[in-house]
This record gives sequence, structure tokens and C-alpha cells, in this order.
Amino acid sequence: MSATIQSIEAILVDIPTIRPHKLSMTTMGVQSMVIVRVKDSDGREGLGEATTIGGLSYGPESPESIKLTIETYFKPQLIDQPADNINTLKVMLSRSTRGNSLAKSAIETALLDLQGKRLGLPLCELLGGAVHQHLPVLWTLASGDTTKDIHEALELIETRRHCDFKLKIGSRPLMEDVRHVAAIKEAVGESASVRVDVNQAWDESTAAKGMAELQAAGIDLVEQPTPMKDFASLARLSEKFYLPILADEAVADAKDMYNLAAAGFSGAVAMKIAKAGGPAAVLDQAAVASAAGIGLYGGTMLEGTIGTAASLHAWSTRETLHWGTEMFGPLLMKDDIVVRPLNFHNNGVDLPSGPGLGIEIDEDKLAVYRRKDQ
Ligand code: MUC
Ligand code: MG
Repeated sequence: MSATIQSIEAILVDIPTIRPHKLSMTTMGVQSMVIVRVKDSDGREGLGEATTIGGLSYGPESPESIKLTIETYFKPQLIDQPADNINTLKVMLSRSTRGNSLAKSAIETALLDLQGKRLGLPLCELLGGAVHQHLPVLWTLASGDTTKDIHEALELIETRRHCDFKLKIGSRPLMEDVRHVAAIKEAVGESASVRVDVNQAWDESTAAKGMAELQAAGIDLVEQPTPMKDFASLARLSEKFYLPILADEAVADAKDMYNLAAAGFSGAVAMKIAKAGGPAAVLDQAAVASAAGIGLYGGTMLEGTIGTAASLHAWSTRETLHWGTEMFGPLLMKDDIVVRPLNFHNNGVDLPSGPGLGIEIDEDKLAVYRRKDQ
């Protein structure tokens, strides 16, 4: 008889960031994660994570709403069900619950981790196997201060922790942002790739001017310049400039990817397990993007080690990640809640080994950082 699901816990965890992380819509000083623990009748445990950016400022799910969705709506459906038939469990949740892709992603991750532990296989092998064991990782410069960002970048290049950078812009007047970006590009030089993320802050005409300036400054990629639902503007801008666009907030799942490609968009997509509903679900989107000739990029919601590892297992199965990944989330936090942190080196990170995610919770650290009033 197969093992059944016996308990599900969703734990709020708050870890301060190493410095303020400034995006166009908010500045983060702490990262709040929802850590999911699913236990089966054989005593095994699967881990998952759902993490938002700045509570509700980035997207419609908050850490508190994710905990509530999982404990109040998902848990009663999942308890006593066979743990090994993940597809059937996912169909059940998608029939009963619209949206809530972050909560679904944490559950899919935990069920895959559990399955991997049961079978003695790494999560990537449940997805067909890893093509890569080491994945490139860029770093986001987002202190909001040009001199600090340059200092941070040069140190990271020197230690070979990162050679590519993403800058968060969009909250300041356009030409101020352009000067900030151009100064950083000039300081890091030709060998470093510099990209920007506007996080939807521009209208189309500001974006056209911004892209012309950024193209001239030697920037390699412009992420989500215009509002997420404005597919037509992304398609028009992608026709106008050779500087490519990375669609992020616009594309959550395979269907969005299909619609954006059908609207005439070319460029690349930031895949995120949180937007798509999990490390298996996101690969449907990757297949649509690849079929449409759209480049792949391993995106993050600034997850901790559990969500980052789940994403790495998914990205490792793709032949080509045209723009690499940004799976640096654990490095943005002052501390971690796992026994063995991920190994970041050589401008990238190693895919963790061992059954499932290959990640183990440090119970003492979890006790320190779990929110006290839950
Ligand atoms: C985003 O929109 O890309 C990912 C990296 C980062 O610095 O912020 C996130 C969100
Ligand atoms: Mg983005």
C-alpha cells in the first residue's frame, strides 16, 4: 500500500536581508517565506517554499494568505490521500482552487521532495534528469546608490561569485536611472553582462526612450519595462529594438507564454516556479517558450534555499538557459534555515545532490526565525 499524507504545516519565517533591496515598487529589509512540511505515513517529510516580495507589493498573494490557503483549503483535501500520485493531487487542487500559484508551487515542491525521498532519487531525476550540475547565477545590484552598487559589483567580480548583474530601476526619473545604469556598466566593463529590471514602471513611450538610451549604453537585456497585462506594448517594443526584452510579470504560466508569443513578442522569459505553480508546472511554460523561439532564464522570487533548490532542479533539465539564472536569493539573506547551504562559486551554483531537493532543515535556526505569533 502506498504511503498517505498525514500532516501539512505552513510556517512563516522572516529573515533580514544583508542590505536594503530596492525595487520600483518597494524596498525590502526582510524576506518572509512560507516553509511547507508535508509528512507521510512512513514518517518521511517533503519540504516546499512559497516566498513573496514585499508582502503584497509585488503580487496578489501574501505570506499570510499563502499559509491560510494551504492550511484551510489545501490541507483538508490532501490529508489521507496517497502521497505518490502527484498529478492526481494537483488536478484536485486546481479544480478546487483558482490562482494561488505560490501556494500551489510550495505544495508541488513538497510532494516532489517527498516522492524523491521515497524513491531515493534527486528531484531533477523525477523531471527526466539534469543536463547541468552547475548553473550560472547573476546578482542584483539594488542598494539604490550608484557608488555602493559599483563597489558591490567589483568585489563580486574579483571573488568570481558573479560576473553578470541586474539593476533595479524605474522608481526615479528616466534619465537619472539611465545615468545610474551607464555608470555601473562603465565601471564593470565589457566582460560583465549588465541588465535592468523596470518591474512594470514605464509606459510605452517612456520605455521606447529608455530602451534607446540603454541600448546605446551597452545594456544587454531590459526586463518587464511596461505593465504586466500590456502584451501589445511588449510585442511592439520587441520589434523596435535589437536590445532584447525579458518578460517577467507578464508571463506566469504556459498559457501566458503562448498568448505573448502569439501577440508577436520576441525576446526571453523569466520562468519562476512560484508564478507557474511548481518545478514541474514551470517546465510546461519552458516548452511553449522554446517552441516559440523565446529564450529561457531561471527567475527567482528571492526565495530561500528550499525554493531556490527546487528551481535549480527544474532549470537543470533544460538544454540551454539562454540568459542563465538569478537564483541568488539565499545570498541576499543574513542567515539560512538549512543544514548545508547551497554552494555558490565560479559565477554560479551547484545543483544540490541527494534524494528529493537535497536540502535539510536546521531545526534550531528554524526556531529562531519562525514568526512567533503563528
Ligand atoms: C523580479 O521582478 O525579477 C528577482 C530578482 C530580484 O532582484 O528581484 C526579483 C524580482
Ligand atoms: Mg523581474
